[in-house]
Amino acid sequence: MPHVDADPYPWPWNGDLHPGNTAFLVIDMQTDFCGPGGYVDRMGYDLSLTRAPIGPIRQVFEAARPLGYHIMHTREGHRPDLSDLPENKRWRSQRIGAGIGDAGPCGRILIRGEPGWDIIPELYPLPGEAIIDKPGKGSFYATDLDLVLCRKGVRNIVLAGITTDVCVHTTMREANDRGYECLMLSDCTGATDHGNHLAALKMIKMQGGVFGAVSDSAAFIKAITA
Ligand code: C5J
Repeated sequence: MPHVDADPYPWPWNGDLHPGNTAFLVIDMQTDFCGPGGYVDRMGYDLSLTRAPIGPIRQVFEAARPLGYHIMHTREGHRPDLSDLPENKRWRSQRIGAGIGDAGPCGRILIRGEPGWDIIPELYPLPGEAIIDKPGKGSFYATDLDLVLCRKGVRNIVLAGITTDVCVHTTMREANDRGYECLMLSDCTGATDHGNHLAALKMIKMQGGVFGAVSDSAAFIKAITA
């Protein structure tokens, strides 16, 4: 049984790691979060931070896909009529100059079906890979992710995507509370602030691994290809 060299413990906890019970979950690698003219760009953040995970995620795809690991993707976004958009979420986004639902260079910001909302071409899902559309930060809230994972027999979730401190962290916490064994790959995630990225990684490792463990793409690939 392979273990991933991870911090604060070799992952997964029980050594039960194989393609059938493990999903690589890539969160919100959408133009709105890592492309020019998208939501994060409009807020004025450094896009190089949210684009940094693209290369490492591709390398994990190349290793994990031929082995049959479950590959899954999420997209944050809202209905065109904004009926699933909390008023305070919209108000806050407008305050910072990137109003959700407002027109931008990539179409209406974070609206389902708009060019900016879709996953970037570099990481576009292959046919058959599940895509979970979510209205919130967590990938379990108001989605069928738990049902899909259960049907596939997944017990281990390897997390990637953006942002480390918001959607990836919220999803890891939700998954951990549901009993999934979670691993975050540090170089496959990124935040709009590098300090927050580092803090988010540190939080996982407290209390003996309060939300799971942290590793990187090279260690994960080494374990699954051993
Ligand atoms: C945010 C995300 N940060 N994908 N979304 O609003 O983390």
